[in-house]
Amino acid sequence: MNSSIEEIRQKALSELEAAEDADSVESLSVAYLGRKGRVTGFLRNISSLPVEQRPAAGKRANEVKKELEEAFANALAILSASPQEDQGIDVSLPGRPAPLGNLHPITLITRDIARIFESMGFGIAEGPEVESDYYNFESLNIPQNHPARDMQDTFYVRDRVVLRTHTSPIQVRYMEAHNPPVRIIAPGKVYRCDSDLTHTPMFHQVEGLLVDEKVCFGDLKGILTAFVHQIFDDEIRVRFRPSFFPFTEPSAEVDIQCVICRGSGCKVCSDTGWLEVLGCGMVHPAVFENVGYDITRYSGFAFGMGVERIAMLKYGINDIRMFFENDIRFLRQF
Ligand code: 2NL
Repeated sequence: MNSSIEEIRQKALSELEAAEDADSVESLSVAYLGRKGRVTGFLRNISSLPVEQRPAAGKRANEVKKELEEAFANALAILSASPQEDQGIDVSLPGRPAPLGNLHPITLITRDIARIFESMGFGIAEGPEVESDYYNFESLNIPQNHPARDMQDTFYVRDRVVLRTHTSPIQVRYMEAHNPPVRIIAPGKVYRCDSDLTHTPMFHQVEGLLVDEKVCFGDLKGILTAFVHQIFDDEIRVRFRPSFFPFTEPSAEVDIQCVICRGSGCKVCSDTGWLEVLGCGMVHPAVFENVGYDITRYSGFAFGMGVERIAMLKYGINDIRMFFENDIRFLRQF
């Protein structure tokens, strides 16, 4: 009978050696140490042994029971431990930071521009990038023979359908759908057949429009000066220089004192000391008539700026293509 407890022990240990998961160890534990287990059964049968063998057999069986209990518990602890612990990873260490992206500089500047105009009561309007010749040119008083309409400057989708060359059509559509007062900005992508150091075939624009009774050029100067002071800095000098656009009369360019040389003259401002940052003017009466506004009652001003240009001046970038190359070393800096 004593040899039989040794056999039970041997078999239990070799089966435990082969066990591959916690569940098989649990089953082995039941099979050997459970109420109907083999070790338990052996102990129960000791009373049937000859009296002189009972003490030694009982002692040995209890040793085996204890040894197996320990072996099962150890195996269970190892097999139910997490794989990380198994690979020797210290789970108490702080986690590695997840790599975070950041917004594109053009998105950042567009949001800065929008926030400034929103604080002055402007809403945001959007519209289609594929436009009709009517909304992109005709409604804006751009004549049939104007150079902007040339196939060389404009992407034609098909006859009389273009990729918008400015975001003005958004504002025309808005005026068709809403009566004054109007106070909106129109941000978005625009397209022109052009590509060099300062031009890309797609770029971003923010235009703005304010229409109400008794709006004058002084209102335009006030709003745009406040904008320029907020987007650059409030010490910077601003000037309004006469210009021409078919959709505004009178028209002006807004210049700021060069942000690089502060006005003393440098390469960026071509030694003029001034930088052109946006175009503007009083909305041409022909545009108001096209959208059905009463020109005896309403007047308004409009403006437009290139987002890349503002971003280049603000961040000191000299090649517009940097925005579109998607070089992560460039983009991570903003
Ligand atoms: C520039 C100049 C400008 C406008 C855009 C506009 C829109 C409507 C009516 C009248 Cl619906 N005008 N927009 C006016 C003046 C200038 O943009 O240099 N943009 C980059």
